[in-house]
Amino acid sequence: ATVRIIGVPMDYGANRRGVDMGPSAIRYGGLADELEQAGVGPIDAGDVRVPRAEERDPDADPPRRGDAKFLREIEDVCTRLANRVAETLAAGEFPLVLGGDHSVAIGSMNGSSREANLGAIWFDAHADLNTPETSPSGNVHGMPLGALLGRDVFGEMPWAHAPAVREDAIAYVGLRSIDERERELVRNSEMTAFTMADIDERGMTAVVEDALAVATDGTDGVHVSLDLDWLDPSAAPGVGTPVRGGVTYREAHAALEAVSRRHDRDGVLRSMDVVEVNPILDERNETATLAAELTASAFGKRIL
Ligand code: DIR
Ligand code: MN
Ligand code: MN
Ligand code: MN
Repeated sequence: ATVRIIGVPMDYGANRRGVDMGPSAIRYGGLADELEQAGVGPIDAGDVRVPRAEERDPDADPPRRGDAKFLREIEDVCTRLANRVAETLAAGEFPLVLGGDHSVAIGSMNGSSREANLGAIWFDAHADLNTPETSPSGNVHGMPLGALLGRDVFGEMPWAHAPAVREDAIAYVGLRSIDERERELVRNSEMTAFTMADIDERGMTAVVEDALAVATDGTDGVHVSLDLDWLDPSAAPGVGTPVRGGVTYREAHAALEAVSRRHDRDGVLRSMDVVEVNPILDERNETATLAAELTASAFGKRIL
């Protein structure tokens, strides 16, 4: 299918400014060329409009610690993104969403799950399962899975759920930074969690094949959510919340190549987002360039 690139220049969910420039940086990092080398014809649909934080009424809904910051703005953007993703799928195209901070995944997965039972693979250092009640930071980029699963107060926010995503069809790959209260949430969930230790022991390819088995079991398609802080900061310095001990450059390619091999066999990929690239923190756009390369690996770019 044709890949439709949808940029979402949003930083409302992040702890650092600048991640709103991620879509431009990934485009300048060669995304369209890389995808062409993978044999897909991409269409760039431009960006979803995101009002700038500076345009916002300072008296409205003041963000509080322990609350979800900028939730109203995120609702607005994610609602429009979800509609764009759903329309893209209805047109027979593949939605590739460029963040922006990870709160954009609320919109992508809400849209992608409207007409299909959706599984997901979450490539991230973090579990992103907080809610406004449990979050130590109030940053919504630490909450997208809590939102999509309708946990706590998100249960009253239809725009945030993805009713056709089952917890037991979600697999984490590469976890290594989980908040104290979040640890219990992950343990008590039905999600499958592969940590960095699992990758150390079993190797990336075996872990991703298992994650794919989880995300395809009883579903109609798989959403891949790629947070660049999944990688080690030595390979991906341009992220707001770097955590050492991450995935190497080569392991990351191996992971997305495993996704693409499975997709070649049974067309499992349905939607994808690539998030948390922050050009202000990056070194010569290397994290954005890596994001473009890894996306091409997911779509079948090979050495030979
Ligand atoms: C942390 C950081 N768990 C939080 N989360 C991040 O603020 O909830 N997710 N950085 O990608
Ligand atoms: Mn994340
Ligand atoms: Mn992360
Ligand atoms: Mn179940």
